[in-house]
Amino acid sequence: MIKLDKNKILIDIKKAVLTGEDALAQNLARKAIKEGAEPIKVLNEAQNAMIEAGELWKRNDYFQGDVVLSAEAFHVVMEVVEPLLSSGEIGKSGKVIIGTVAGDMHNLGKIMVIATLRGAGFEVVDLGEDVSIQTFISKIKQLKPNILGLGCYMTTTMMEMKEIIKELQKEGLRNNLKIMIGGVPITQEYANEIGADAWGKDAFDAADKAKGLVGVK
Ligand code: B12
Repeated sequence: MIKLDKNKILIDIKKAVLTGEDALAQNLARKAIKEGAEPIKVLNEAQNAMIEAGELWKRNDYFQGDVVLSAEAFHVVMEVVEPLLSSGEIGKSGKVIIGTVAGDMHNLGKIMVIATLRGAGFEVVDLGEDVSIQTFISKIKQLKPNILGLGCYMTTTMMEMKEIIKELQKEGLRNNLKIMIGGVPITQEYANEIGADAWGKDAFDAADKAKGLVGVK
């Protein structure tokens, strides 16, 4: 009987994340943990919801607004479960450092990308917005990520990405690091031009490309 209730609450968590009901998703996650559900199971349901949101997006059944809501609900469930997970349970796909480049304060797209990356099993460290080249460099030295994600949302801040890659080369940090870029004005052509390893068209494409970069299926 108890097992059945736990299963129901997990199904409800998945549904709440998928439909973007963030307060409900977070309350259910708290309740599930309180009633003895394993944090990893709660995470798995939230991840399944993000995978399903991706399928709906690819079929044009979900629009950008729907995905933003799912990403926000995923984020608040993560707030509950992340501190309870053992280190082996997060980041099984690898570690990503992500940030919006200097001079740029946009972050909605980045929030969505973080949710899909976490949904795909990556540990993600968010450096925030308006991140200087020096901060990217020192965090890469300190945290040794597999992937650096750079977000840029204005044509006026695009050149920052090129400068970051140049600086990483100078510092000898480029060889062991994959670089993935995205944002409103970014294209595959620009990624090729500045020597990035991948461009993410949208949040789901970003998660697929990230898995490809580290060889995870
Ligand atoms: C919302 C918005 C704002 C909000 C930002 C809120 C926030 N918290 O982010 C506010 C109002 C604060 C804002 C401010 C400004 N904005 Co504005 N903003 C927008 C707007 C309307 C939508 C951007 C957005 O959030 N899109 C939704 C997200 C989900 O989509 P996305 O960003 O493309 O992200 C997707 C993909 O690109 C990809 N992706 C995103 N990030 C990453 C990262 C990686 C690593 C990867 C792989 C993939 C990836 O996945 C995402 C999800 O699918 C755009 C116009 C537009 N149509 O894009 C203008 C726009 C970006 N803004 C613009 C401007 C000019 C400004 C301001 C300078 C305005 C002003 N005069 O004050 C300021 C900038 C301040 C600063 N220094 O940054 C211009 C930029 C023009 C240019 N030069 O390129 C735009 C294009 C509007 C326009 N047509 O003029 N803005």
